[in-house]
Amino acid sequence: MTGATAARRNDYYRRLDPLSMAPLWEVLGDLVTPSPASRCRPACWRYEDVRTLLLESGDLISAREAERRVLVLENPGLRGESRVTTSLYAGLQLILPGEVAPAHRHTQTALRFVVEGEGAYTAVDGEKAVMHEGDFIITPSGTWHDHGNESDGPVVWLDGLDIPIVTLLDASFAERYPEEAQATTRPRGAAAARYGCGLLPVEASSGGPASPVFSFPYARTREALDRLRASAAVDACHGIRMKYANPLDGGYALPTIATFIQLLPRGFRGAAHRSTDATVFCVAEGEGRTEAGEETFTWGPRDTFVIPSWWPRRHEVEEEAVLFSFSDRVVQEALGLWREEREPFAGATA
Ligand code: GTQ
Repeated sequence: MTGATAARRNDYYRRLDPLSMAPLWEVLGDLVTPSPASRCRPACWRYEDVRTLLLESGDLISAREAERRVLVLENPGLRGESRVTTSLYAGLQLILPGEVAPAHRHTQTALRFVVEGEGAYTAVDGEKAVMHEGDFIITPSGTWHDHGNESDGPVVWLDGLDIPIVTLLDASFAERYPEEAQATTRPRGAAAARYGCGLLPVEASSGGPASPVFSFPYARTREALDRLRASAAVDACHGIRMKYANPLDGGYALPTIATFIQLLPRGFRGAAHRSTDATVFCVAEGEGRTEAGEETFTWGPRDTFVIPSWWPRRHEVEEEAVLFSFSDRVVQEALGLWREEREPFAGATA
């Protein structure tokens, strides 16, 4: 391109600018990329580092004042944006004995994966779910929820929310409940009895977009994985990987965040694969390694790590391990966008 052409074009662009227009040809290659071009980076948060700082926050601010006392896990490629991946938020929340994180509701969907301690609870629409390590609890969009700790030790869980998705869609609404804690209107276990025991009310409606079972205790999940170890096929990439499901339709438990539990059997050497859903993993049990591109994370219990969209990844363990994970796969599947590829890869890798 000659200098004269460049000057003519720049002059033309300057005249487009006040009319809020811009030439596509200058940006097309960055908008429509041959494969995902994410700013999201692989990252790993070791629990022993996080725990010390998280407990220190307990001396700095109360759960009441903070509303939610959380250390946000910021993806290193997305600092300052409160995002663990491009589409999802994650944080580690601390609640101390006797504290209450006040009731509120919002259009954002949330999940909790209990990392340390037990005896805290999340109340969802009038029913309390008591927490034990490894329990998975959901607070679907629009449900009132508060957290409390009736135990004598700190309780920590991983929060996953679809905040960036709701922000993208400009659909955020939130409000505080008039009181600190919502009234209990249903006994513990009511939702599980009604929807989570292989039975359903005969007149069960199709329900909302989220699972009416809002607590998935680890004891049951672990028992299922134990039985599956002896009977299920072991996937070359994923070991034995199951999704948390909505009992009304067999779909994912939440409409915007797909959630999984996977058992990597003793000696597992996973094959490489990549998928378009950047995935957040939290180690429920065991130790292992995950390669993400050139990076290798060596992880142990309670660590959290994230693998970006389309980065090849591979898991390896010596002894058995269990990983919880979540991603936006449910959204991508609904939109016909989700892809997975196993080695050998067709195109260039990230
Ligand atoms: O527990 O309701 O990590 O509203 C971020 C926003 C947790 C919660 C977070 C929230 C919550």
